Amino acid sequence: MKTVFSPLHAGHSGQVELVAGAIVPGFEKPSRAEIIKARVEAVKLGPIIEPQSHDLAAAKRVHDAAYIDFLPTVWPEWEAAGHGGSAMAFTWPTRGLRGDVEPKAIEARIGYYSFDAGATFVKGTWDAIKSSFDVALTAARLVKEGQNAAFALCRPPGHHAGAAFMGGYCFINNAAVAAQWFRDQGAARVAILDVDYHHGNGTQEIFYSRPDVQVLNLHGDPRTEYPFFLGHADEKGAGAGEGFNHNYPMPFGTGFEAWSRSLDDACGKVVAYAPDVLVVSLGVDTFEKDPISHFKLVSEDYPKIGRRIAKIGLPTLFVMEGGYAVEEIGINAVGVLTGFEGA
Ligand code: SP5
Ligand code: ZN
Repeated sequence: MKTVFSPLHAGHSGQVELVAGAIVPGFEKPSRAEIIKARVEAVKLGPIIEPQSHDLAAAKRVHDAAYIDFLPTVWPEWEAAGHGGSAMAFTWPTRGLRGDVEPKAIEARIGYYSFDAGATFVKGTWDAIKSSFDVALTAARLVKEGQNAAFALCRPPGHHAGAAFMGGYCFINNAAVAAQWFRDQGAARVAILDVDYHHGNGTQEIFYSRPDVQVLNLHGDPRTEYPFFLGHADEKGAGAGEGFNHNYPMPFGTGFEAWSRSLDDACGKVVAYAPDVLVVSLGVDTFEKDPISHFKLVSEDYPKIGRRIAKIGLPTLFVMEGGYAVEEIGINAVGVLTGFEGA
């Protein structure tokens, strides 16, 4: 299968995040994408191509236009306010505050458009976000034009980003944008299967009231794991979307046996839904050595995931999400893809 990759991801580098009361270097770093790309080359998965530029109108199909317009302004406004380091929020419009009046101060606007302090900006961040969006749509087009599968090597990731907020290292929800693009290109139904360790709260929020995009999430139980405030099993969708959202929260320590039972169930629901295309939010932070996660998958499990997904039998777009055990990230992420191809 073809891989789409942009070198512009590397401009999103040196940004910090807030962990346990300390400002630390971001776990979501450029070497992640570089090591995955090197593994794609090493196993000869297929050609690696650069993305074509796409109009941001495709992002505004799932995100609020004001939010997308805000993103490129963050770093210039942060600098103009005399700040350096990483642009990040410190106040958020939670319950009891006004969430309907967009403030003017850049520090406040960042809080207005985020749910945590995990999506921080440096100078090259916007160009990286835009390139990640372009990567997703370029890879989606390959699938639309008849490829059985394609790999969008997106960085930064996307699944925590909602219609009008960033967070969790995510800015534009690449998988959601691609799913909507498939709909706009004529697909009647699209399924998004999210196997990242963390619940894809943004993807769930975007499609929660819609029957035309089925969303399935396998993840750490939000009672104990980030993003904490969404991802419970009783979230089934709302209104016309009721019955089209499926969550599989699992406890700390979950290994492949239990995890793959959830995957099996989710794959069965995809088959029953009979979509025209499948988008996989591919995170490999389920790995036993992941520094911020608590599942116990081993490298040999990832090709099995790919084989199981291939059994569904749909044209499939893989969109890179999380995974922070950098040394093994290439083996694990590309393991899913080689498993899919070998099935
Ligand atoms: C795309 C994606 O995988 N985003 C994940 C965002 C996770 N943010 C919360 C990180 C919490 C880290 N807790 C760390 C314990 C370190 N020993
Ligand atoms: Zn994750």
